[in-house]
Amino acid sequence: MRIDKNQINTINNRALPDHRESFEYLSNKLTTKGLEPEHLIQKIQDFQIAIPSWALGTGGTRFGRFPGGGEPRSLEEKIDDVGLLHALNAGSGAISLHIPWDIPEDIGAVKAHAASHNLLFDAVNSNTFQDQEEQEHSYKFGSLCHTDSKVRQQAIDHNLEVIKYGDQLGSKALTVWLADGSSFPGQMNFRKALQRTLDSLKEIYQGMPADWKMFVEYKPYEPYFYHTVIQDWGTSHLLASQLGDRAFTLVDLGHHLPNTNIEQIVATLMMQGKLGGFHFNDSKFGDDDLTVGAMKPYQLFLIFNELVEGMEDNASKNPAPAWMIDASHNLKDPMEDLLQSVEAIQLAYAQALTVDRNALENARESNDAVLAQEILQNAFRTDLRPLIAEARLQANAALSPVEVYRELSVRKQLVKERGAKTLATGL
Ligand code: LRH
Ligand code: MN
Ligand code: MN
Repeated sequence: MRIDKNQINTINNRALPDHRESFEYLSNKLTTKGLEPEHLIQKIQDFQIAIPSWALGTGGTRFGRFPGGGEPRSLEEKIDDVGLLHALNAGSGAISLHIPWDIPEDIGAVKAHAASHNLLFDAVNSNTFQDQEEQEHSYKFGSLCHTDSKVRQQAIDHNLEVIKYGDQLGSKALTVWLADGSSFPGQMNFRKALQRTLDSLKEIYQGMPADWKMFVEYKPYEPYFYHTVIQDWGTSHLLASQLGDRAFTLVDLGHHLPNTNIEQIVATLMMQGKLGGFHFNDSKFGDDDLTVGAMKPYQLFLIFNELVEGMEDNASKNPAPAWMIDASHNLKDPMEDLLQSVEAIQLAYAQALTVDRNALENARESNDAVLAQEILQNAFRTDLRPLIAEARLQANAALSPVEVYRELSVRKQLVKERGAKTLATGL
């Protein structure tokens, strides 16, 4: 199914008077503060967030999956779903693939299909955390860090193959996340495992086209519960630094121990020019992969506050990061969840854009903690939703994406087309 822009317009028109009123009010407020609403709108429209192919199905818990029906059964259908999202919010103009969950068989056709939805291919992800049927060696005890060179070579070859797929599709980055680690003290030699990982990554790095980047993701635990080889941003940064200029750290918001100051990590990485990209999600406990902004919207804003400052102040040092969502749902309709996530990211970004940076710097220089908090919280507590809605409206998308999605009965149509018992490949 495809959404016709006329359908969106008809529903938008009903909400238009109300929207106009709230946008005008906000617009005046922003102008009084010296901000230009049209400039902010342009920035919001330019900010595109990649949808992970694995988030389009109802991801499970570790204990079970509850398929919701109408899930995409192929890569083409996953692209269709992202196309639907992009038609509704004009903010999800890219897809991030996970191989081998998404093997593009006819590259030309897949590319044309994505282009017909105005979608680009963001970073491709390799997968050495599961054994595939045809695979010779098992990753049960690790992949790039494995004690056996044959296992390492197999994992290296897989990454090189992923790069080949990505290159043909027009991706410009590889994301490596390793499950590698151990569950029992003494099980693995920390130093040797990290050294082997670095050596393996070097071979993959050398196999990347010259204009590609490598993103090294970190995670403190799970699936192993004593140690992970790339446990934190420091380890990822160490690897990225040794690999070269085109290797960066990827920050997945869920990959931190509770209360970690993620915004500080972001600032530090940007200072070093080593922040490669993001996996947005939210969590209360760990790698919960909940809807972005569902739990800690203030933290998200603080992260964007660092990002905006870094992008404005330090742009020459840190290349534009890749923005990707990494969430998966077993309770919500995944499409509705993704619409909510994109909106939360846009909101946090827009809020950060409205922070009075000069005033904030002055407050900091004079050690005025009260004023600094006032400045940040004023920006955070100003309701910018009409601005985001206006950015969508001007891009011919929906004023209220979730409402339009529901009113057009998109899920019902997808169930009709694809069936009530579908199970997307992925988590
Ligand atoms: C690991 C992770 C990583 C994977 C994705 C499916 O927890 O965040 O990014 O590629 O989940
Ligand atoms: Mn991730
Ligand atoms: Mn994760």
